[in-house]
Amino acid sequence: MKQKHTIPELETIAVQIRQDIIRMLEHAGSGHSAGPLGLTDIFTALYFDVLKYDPKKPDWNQRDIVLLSNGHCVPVQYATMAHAGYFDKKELMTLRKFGSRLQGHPERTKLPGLENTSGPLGCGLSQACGMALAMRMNQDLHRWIYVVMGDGEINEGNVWEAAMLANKYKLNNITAIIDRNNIQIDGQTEDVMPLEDLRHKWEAFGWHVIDIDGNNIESVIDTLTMSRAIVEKPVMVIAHTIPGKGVDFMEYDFHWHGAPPNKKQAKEALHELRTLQGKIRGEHE
Ligand SMILES: Cc1ncc(C[n+]2csc(CCOP(=O)(O)OP(=O)(O)O)c2C)c(N)n1
Ligand SMILES: [Mg+2]
Repeated sequence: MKQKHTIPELETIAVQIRQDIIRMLEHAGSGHSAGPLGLTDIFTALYFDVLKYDPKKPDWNQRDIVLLSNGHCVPVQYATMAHAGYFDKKELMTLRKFGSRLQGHPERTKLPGLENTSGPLGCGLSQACGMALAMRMNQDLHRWIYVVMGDGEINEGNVWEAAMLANKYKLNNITAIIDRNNIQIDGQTEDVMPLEDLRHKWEAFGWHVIDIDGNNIESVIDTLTMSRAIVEKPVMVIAHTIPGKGVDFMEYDFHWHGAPPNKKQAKEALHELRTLQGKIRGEHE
């Protein structure tokens, strides 16, 4: 039985994961900062509360599944998995190195615990549909699939093919999460390719849609857990997040989509995150 954490404990884990993301990216000298930092609260909620898994038995046949469709955000998944006990935190510093298990985009066959390979955007929801159909055929009804997608990512047409298929087959063991951070590679989503009215688009495709603050761990846990009780439709969680969350000079700025911090910037970011960690501790002692 997994130990349940309090919200301040989870917030502390999230801020530690954010520090690891900064260290990894600075060490690698390349990679994506904004998305991973914005998604940290969602990954903390998933791996430290919502999901059923055993880090020592990554292929346990009763585990829940996490699919990262926006593969460029994988530093947050690596850092969270290391904190959850899948592998030693020291390995995080091998991000993007030749021969490393931690490639710049997730490679399922390299690292036990990864459930999909991604990088080319738009594939995760189709991967989720295939797995959901297989689970139904196998009468594997107590497992769940969480698939994380980017908002810019859903410009890809095949996302909407999968959306229709999930509706057709009423794939009610999928909870999809869109990282609604309003940025993509070269600008604001509403400038590059307007997505609104996002809620009504997904509703029109037959999904049950829930809007949440994706940087509020408690609301993420409640929503992702509760989504398992919605059986008549697949669930789409539109998670409103702040890109670059926790690092003041990165927040809301699309230029951090695909850039790592340099040494000086990493130092400044780590200082800010450590101060935040101290503040969380101070408030709850
Ligand atoms: C099929 C495909 N086209 C283009 C890219 C290049 N690309 C990588 S990330 C990205 C932007 C995605 O936006 P979003 O999902 O919102 O990510 P965020 O900037 O929020 O991290 C693009 C166009 C890609 N990886 N795959
Ligand atoms: Mg985005």
